[in-house]
Amino acid sequence: MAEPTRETTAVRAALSVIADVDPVIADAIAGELGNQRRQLKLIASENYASPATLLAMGNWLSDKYAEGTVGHRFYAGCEFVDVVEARAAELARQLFDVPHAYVQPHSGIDANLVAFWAVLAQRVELPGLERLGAKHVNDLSPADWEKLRLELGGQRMLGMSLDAGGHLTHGFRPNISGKLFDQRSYGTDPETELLDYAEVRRLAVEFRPLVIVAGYSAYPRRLDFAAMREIADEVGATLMVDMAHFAGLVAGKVFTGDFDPVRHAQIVTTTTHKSLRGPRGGLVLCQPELAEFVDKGCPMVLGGPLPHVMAAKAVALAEATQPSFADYAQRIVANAAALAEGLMRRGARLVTSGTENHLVLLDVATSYGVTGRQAESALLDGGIVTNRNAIPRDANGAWYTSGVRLGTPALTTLGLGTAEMDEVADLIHGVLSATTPAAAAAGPSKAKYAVAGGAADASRSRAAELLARFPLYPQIEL
Ligand code: DSN
Repeated sequence: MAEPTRETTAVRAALSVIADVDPVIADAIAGELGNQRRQLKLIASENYASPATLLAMGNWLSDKYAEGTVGHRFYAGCEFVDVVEARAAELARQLFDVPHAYVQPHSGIDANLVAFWAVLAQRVELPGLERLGAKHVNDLSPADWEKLRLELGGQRMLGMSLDAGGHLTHGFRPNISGKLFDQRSYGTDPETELLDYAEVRRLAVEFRPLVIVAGYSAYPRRLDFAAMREIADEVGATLMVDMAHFAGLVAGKVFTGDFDPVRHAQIVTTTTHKSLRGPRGGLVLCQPELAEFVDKGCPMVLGGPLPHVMAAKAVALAEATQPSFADYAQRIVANAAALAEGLMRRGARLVTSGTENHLVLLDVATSYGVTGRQAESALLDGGIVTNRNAIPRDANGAWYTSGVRLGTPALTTLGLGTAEMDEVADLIHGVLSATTPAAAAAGPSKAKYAVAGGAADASRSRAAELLARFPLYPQIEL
């Protein structure tokens, strides 16, 4: 019998140690791997981190408090956390060719909050303190502090509308960013469904925001960051880009020139677990004038850093600096194009009629007469995991939606190529063509559905065949 691989030995040993304390958790960890091995993962914001990245998180670095930054901590004994954080930041600077990187954010929301507060500190708080002849907020009288506090809270932000594919953390009211900033949104052209830069400029000139946010979680096209920076400069705004979804495409040099956000924005945020294929977490990259403010992220808006996750970020960033990552990024985009082409050839309607990045937004209401919620559930029955997503001017609202968002980073990690993407398009089309809304008391349901003629079973077995050809973590056997 063949010797187990090092990864198999490590994971088996870890699960057995955990099971001695709580078998429910050990079983759930193993169960999650089983689930992920049974489903074709098309969630655009998910991926599969490498075993090295995953293993870097399971250790005693987690036990250390390290508020502050490298060499300036509020706790003693941070020698090795400093090594970890400095290494992760160095790799991030190198990968994205940026002067400064902050690797502590625990998530995308956190990274965005660090960025917003850095811009507010640089553009509002610091000039306010200078005006009042003070060095620190603690030196201000209660009356002066109240004035500065109101000024900090009275700033404006321009961001992409949610229904055009923007993100809740870009100034929308249910999120802290929307309570902090007076926000206005730019949308997409109703005909082409593409971003209209002239309209962004018109809004910016009229609204005069402090910050313009570019970036999306459901827009299937590239953004012209050079054009966005020109608009920001014209109105005196700071350009912030949230590249969480497409950071892997920036790292892999698919988005270059006008389309590389790091070349054009003063500050860029990202998560590390999407197309970048790292651990769950965030990064902030910025120009030198914002660095000192970004570095105050903890304890300004972040709890103590997660040293074990920073270690895993460093491992993933080291992987992303390898030439094979650029090849991976190219294949993500080629696969999304093949998936889009395969769906359109079968008669489906896609928002913007195509894709230029890692995602495809399928209009399931127009194409198949179902809601996003019904499509998402029917596809899961067919062994395909996706998420429902609003489309521009969505008649079904944000809960049921009219769209399903499909992304290729995860399946590309498994090694599927353009030929397999056409097969995936066939599976999706097969399931959704057989799906109809079920009847409810007040007309057709928006949630209940039926899949006719064994289409879901047929899809599930074809998905299983594909997954057997392109296994997840082949080096791990539980
Ligand atoms: N939840 C992420 C996504 O799925 O796009 C964004 O926050």
